[in-house]
Amino acid sequence: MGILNITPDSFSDGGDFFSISAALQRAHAMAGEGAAIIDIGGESTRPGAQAVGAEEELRRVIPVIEKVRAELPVIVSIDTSKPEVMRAALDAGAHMVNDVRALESPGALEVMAEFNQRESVPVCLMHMRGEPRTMQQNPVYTDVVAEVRDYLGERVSACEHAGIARERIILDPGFGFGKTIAHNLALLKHLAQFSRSGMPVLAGLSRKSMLGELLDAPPQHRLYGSLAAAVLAAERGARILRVHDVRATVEALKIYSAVEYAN
Ligand code: YH5
Repeated sequence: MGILNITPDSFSDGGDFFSISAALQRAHAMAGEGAAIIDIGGESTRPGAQAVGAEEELRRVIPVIEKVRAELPVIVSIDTSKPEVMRAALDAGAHMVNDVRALESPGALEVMAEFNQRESVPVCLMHMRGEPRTMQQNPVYTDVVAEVRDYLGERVSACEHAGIARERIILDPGFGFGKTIAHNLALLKHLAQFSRSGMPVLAGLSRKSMLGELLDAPPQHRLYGSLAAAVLAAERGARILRVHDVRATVEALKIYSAVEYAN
């Protein structure tokens, strides 16, 4: 899964606006490098990021979703927590939803339940402790693996209760979302516990600050660490890796799977 952030700071047109064609170019590049899924998001959920309104988010993502869907043979994922953005994105042709708030926003469960009838749209439920603006301020857990697992289990139950079949659900422990480096390492080490649920697991480790801390490196110098983390996650059963560096990750995974499936 290649990351496509549609925010003015990622695809500036030189001013305060973003350029749709620059975003599309990036999507074409990632597809060419072997991305099976492109995750399109119009709201930054990085630590400290400010929220944006639904109108602005729609203005950013809808034109890009339409074009990617028309031009590329990839699965289009909409990265949002807002029910109105989910619905508009799915109507515009998105194939799946990636929600860092695990459908906790009022109305989100209902929108995803609606898309049961029309077609079975997959949804990724991610764990987050707190809110992006403040989540890295001293997160505390007694047993991070058990607590994240229990939370996701509760969200799966809420989905099933709302009419969203378990077969549609992808689980994600949410690396870096309200977690210290020790929490992130424990979650990666024990990632197989999430795979054992039978639901596919998505892992987002690419360039994240846990790697930065271990390597003492800024985001642009975290590629080799990201590749190691991607292979470790795959080995523990992750089925989808959300990454910035598609070609490098695909190559690392080719080696991993050649060994995994060798006799
Ligand atoms: C995720 O894990 N992450 S946005 C800080 C960085 C680098 C990257 C430089 N959306 C996930 O990618 N959705 C994000 O420091 C996500 N799982 C799912 N499902 C954060 C991000 C990043 C943040």
